[in-house]
Amino acid sequence: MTHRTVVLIPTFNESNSILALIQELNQLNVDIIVIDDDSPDGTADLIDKSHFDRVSVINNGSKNGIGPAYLSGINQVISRGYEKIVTMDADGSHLVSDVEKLILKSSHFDVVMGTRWMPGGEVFNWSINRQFLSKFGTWYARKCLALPFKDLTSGLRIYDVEFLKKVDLEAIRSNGYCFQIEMIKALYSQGATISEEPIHFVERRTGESKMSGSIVIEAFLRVSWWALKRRFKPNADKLHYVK
Ligand SMILES: Nc1nc2c(ncn2[C@@H]2O[C@H](COP(=O)(O)OP(=O)(O)OP(=O)(O)O)[C@@H](O)[C@H]2O)c(=O)[nH]1
Ligand SMILES: [Mg+2]
Repeated sequence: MTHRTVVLIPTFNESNSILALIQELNQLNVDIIVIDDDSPDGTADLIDKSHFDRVSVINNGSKNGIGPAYLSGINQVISRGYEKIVTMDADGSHLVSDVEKLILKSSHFDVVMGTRWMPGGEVFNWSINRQFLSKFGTWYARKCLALPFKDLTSGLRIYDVEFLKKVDLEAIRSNGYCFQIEMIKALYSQGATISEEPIHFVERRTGESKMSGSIVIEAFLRVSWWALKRRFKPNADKLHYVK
């Protein structure tokens, strides 16, 4: 496994799950960067006090959603010589065994997406409502944006750093989970090779969900707006995200 992989984990109030996740990830040969939005439950302090070898915390200030959190992480690591960036949730929903599996695939692709909604993929303990929302969100974005993928909102992904350097990440403005859709929209428009691999998603057992109505509305409005723009300017994305 490559020495040049960094795992980015956004956190907001994940003190119940973050240390166990870090300990498990430490079995892999990866660096870990937690991007914390000044969690009131002291997530960042907890990590700092544990003095892990290859783990650091970025304090991203106030809670602005996963989009700005991930972008601040990506911007900080993009020039540090890493080959691959892994992104994943802190709440135990993404399994380290799946991270390992995706890393093995990642040398052949610019992006590897962890996908729940394909043969071999599974979700555990997720309410029917959340499953519906996730499937509907992907279906709507796939139709509106002509993105040929099965799970556009999954947060478990591996990005190739050299490819990310070719993309204008400043142009990515989504705050909530729409960020996951916009990343694929941006990278696909620039010709990224993208693979989907089945993953097992386990609903959080502890801590609080950050999912909210405003996150869903943001995604719906942005995707609908992008769909409208595509009708009039089919090549807009190519120009919008190019560096
Ligand atoms: N830094 C930062 N992290 C966030 C923010 N919102 C969510 N996260 C993190 O992003 C990851 C995914 O968020 P979750 O709340 O688990 O979202 P979800 O998986 O759709 O919701 P559940 O199924 O209820 O867990 C978790 O690690 C969160 O702590 C934020 O505003 N800032
Ligand atoms: Mg979660």
